[in-house]
Parts: sequence; C-alpha cells; structure tokens
Amino acid sequence: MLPMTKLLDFEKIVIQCHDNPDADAIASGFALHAFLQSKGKEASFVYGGRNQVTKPNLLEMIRALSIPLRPAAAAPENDALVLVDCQYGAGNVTKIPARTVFVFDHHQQEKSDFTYGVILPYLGSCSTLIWDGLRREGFDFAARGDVATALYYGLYTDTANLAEIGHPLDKDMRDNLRFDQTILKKLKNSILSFPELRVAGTALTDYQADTGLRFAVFKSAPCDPNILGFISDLALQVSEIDLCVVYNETPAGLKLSVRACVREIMASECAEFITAGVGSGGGHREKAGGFISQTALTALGAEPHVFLEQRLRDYLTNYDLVEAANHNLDIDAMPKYIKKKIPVLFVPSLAVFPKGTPMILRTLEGDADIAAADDIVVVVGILGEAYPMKIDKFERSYRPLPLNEKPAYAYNYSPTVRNKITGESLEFLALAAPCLARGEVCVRAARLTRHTKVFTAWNAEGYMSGKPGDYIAVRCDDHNDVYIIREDVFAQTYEPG
Ligand SMILES: [Mn+2]
Repeated sequence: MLPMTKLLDFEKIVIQCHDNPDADAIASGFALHAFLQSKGKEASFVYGGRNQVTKPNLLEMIRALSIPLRPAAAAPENDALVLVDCQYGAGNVTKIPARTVFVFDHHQQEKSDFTYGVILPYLGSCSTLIWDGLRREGFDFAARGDVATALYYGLYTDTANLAEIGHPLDKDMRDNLRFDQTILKKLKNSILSFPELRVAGTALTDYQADTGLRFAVFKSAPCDPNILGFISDLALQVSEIDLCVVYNETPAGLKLSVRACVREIMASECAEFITAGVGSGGGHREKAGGFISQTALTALGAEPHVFLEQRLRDYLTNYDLVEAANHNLDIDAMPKYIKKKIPVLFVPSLAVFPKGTPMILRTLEGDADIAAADDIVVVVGILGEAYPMKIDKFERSYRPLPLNEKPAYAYNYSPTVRNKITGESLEFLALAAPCLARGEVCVRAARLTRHTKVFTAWNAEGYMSGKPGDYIAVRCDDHNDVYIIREDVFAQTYEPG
C-alpha cells in the first residue's frame, strides 16, 4: 500500500472524482481532503463533466457534511492530481492535465497512466481503500465524524446497502467507523427519486428468462447502484428462477447485482465467474455484486445482454459436483503428493484477549465465532487463512520454532480478531510465533479440467469452488476429506510424494 504521506510532497493538490460522481467517489475525495487539511495542506476537490450533481441524497450529503466539492474549472493548475474511484484517462473522467497523477480506485485496472497508484478491485468501495490508508497514518476518525459518516455511506451505497460486502477489510470499516446516525438515516432514506422508482419498476418488466436453467437477466436504466440490489432482491422471489442478474450500463461499464437461492449456486462465486477477465465481482453466498469494464466488453464486441446470458449459461452448465461424504472419485488413479514443510504461525487465544472473551476471527475466507480459552490456539497459514485448534491437537501436529525463524508472509488481508464485547479489533500476527508440521500430510490429487464444486464435510451450506488448473485433493488417511487447492497454492505447498 502506497503511504498516503506521499501526497504531502506536493503543494498544489487537486482531488478529482469521476464525472457524475457517486457517494463513494465523493466520500473518498472528502476523506483525502480532510487528511491533507490535518497536515496543513489546502487541496481543492473537484469533478468534471457536463452534469452537475442533482441527486437528492448526494446534495444532502454534500450539504450536511459540508463537503467542499466543486465543478472543475476548465483546467485547474496543479502539482499533483489525485483521482478517486476512477482512473486517469478512463471514459468516465474528464481529463485534467497533470505532471504527477495519483490513482486510488477499486475498479478493475484499465489504465496505467499514473505516477502513483493503488488499485484494489477486490474491495467493495474506494472509501474502504482510503479509510485503510488513512488509519495507517493515524488519522483521527473519532474527531472527524463527518468523514466517518461519508466513508460509511460510500461503502453503503456501493455495496447495495452493505448486502454485497465480501472482503474482510470492508467489514472492518463497517464495524469500526462511528458515523452520525441522524445524517445517515436521512441519507439512507433519500436514495430514490420518483423517476428512479419508475426505473426499478420498468427494469422488473425488462428481462430475459431461461426457465430451463432457472435464471433471468434484467436490464435497468442508469440508476444508483443500490437500486440494482433492490431490483434483484425482488426479482429473485419469482418462483421460476434460482439465480438472477440485474445490470445497468454506465460510461465506465456494467454494474451488476447478483442473487442466488439454491445450495449449488453461491452468488459470490457466480459474480466472480461472469466478471472473470473483464472486471471484478464478489460478495456473499446469496448476494453479490460486480463490475464489467466497457473497454473489455467493446474489445470482445459483445452486447451486454448476450454476453451476460452466455456467461450465465456457461456457469450453469459446465461444472461437476462432488459430495465429499459420498463421491466416486477414482482415488487410485490420483497421484500422491505430500505437503512441503513450510513454517506457519500460531497464537494462543489467551495472548490476544482475556479468558472467556467472545471474539470474531476474521479472515479472507469469512468470519468465525470463537472464544478465548486456555486450550484454543489459532493457526495461520501462508495465505492468511486462520483456524482455531484445540491445544492437544496442535501439539500433536506442530512443533514450535525459534522466534527468529518467524516467516514474513505478505497477505492481502492480515487476519484480525474482534472483541465482541468492546468492539476492539486487533491484527494479531505481531503476537504470533512460528511452528512447523511434525509429520507428513499426504494427499491424492488431480488437476481439474472442469469447474468443480466440492461440498465438504465441515461446511453443510456452502461449497469450495475450483477452476480448471486447480487441484482436487483427497486426504490419504480419510477418503471423505475432499477439498480444492488453488493452482498457485498447490505449486507452492505440495510436492510429489
Ligand atoms: Mn466506488
């Protein structure tokens, strides 16, 4: 992550939103503006394009939080231009000449025309990216309730009222910001205008349904992203379908909302599938969102509707299902591999919070409830995956290593624990010590040639999803312990046995 203090090297700083700015872009720019102000810098905050902000919730946001956003003068002079929620040279941003360009964005990278950039497409909002950067600089969000409220609302609107949040960092921001309840309530309840209500109604009548495969695609006129979520929530209730996608077209690309309601389809996985290579997508089991860039779509020469329907058909027709408890994999034909001995990390739960504290263990794979106890240890693997383990099992399986052998793994999210009583959240890896597996872990594994969903023994509701190139593995000592290992993880952590 680029340190936000890099901005302080410049004097005349212009922060710019995309044209037709939304709440996320406005919040992101406002927070950066406040940060610079706290460091004694006066930046200007602008947006370009032909249209002025007219949406009632955005006008109210700007008014209630005194956000200094202005339409840009033709070419504001600057030493540094800072783009938020968009990229320099992209179709949805009026180009302002600049020598030094910063880009902070959470859309798929389309442009590399910048001096410094942080582009994290896995985040639900650009607000999250800015929040994480500023807290690392010690920015005082408690003293700036206006900034906290703006950022929270940015995430709220970009994730269909928080329903499509996928990444743990988005959850951290949601849980940590103390926002102004009164202002937020007002903003939440002024999102729709009567014309937009009509947009939602019309979208519900403009669909292509495939009742054989039980899915439908709805097209909406341009509208606020969270209205897409509202439309898809309603659409999924139609009894003939188990999966729906609602989309609209903006100059930057397609914004999608995905809903699913059967065990074999996780909305988050489906959103990732349909946006693979052309955008980004993710969320929860039942609700997810995504974005497809216009540039990628144009390059494919595909009509949005045709493209989405084709991807959905591919998604629904090209996969294998494996029930771990009852499968017919030809285990003898699968080569044997053993897990390489790579140091991992462990933390006794009592090192983090006092005995009995209920806490949430948050990782890239989701949230888990645990409690601090004498006999519970948390083990963290090389990808930041973390799981609680009883101490006796831990001692049988691992041997501690000297502290100076502690590996420094780089995760895109370091696991955290959150005290459920006080709300305090800790990145606990600083407290971790290294350890090494004692014995050999043997698996039989085969490279996947088709998309595969594995229902494991330990998760009755969701499934593990594998792509061609990933591996399906079966524990040598337990043929009902079947799971998917990602291609890159397999290469790093297994060797022929
Ligand atoms: Mn955004």
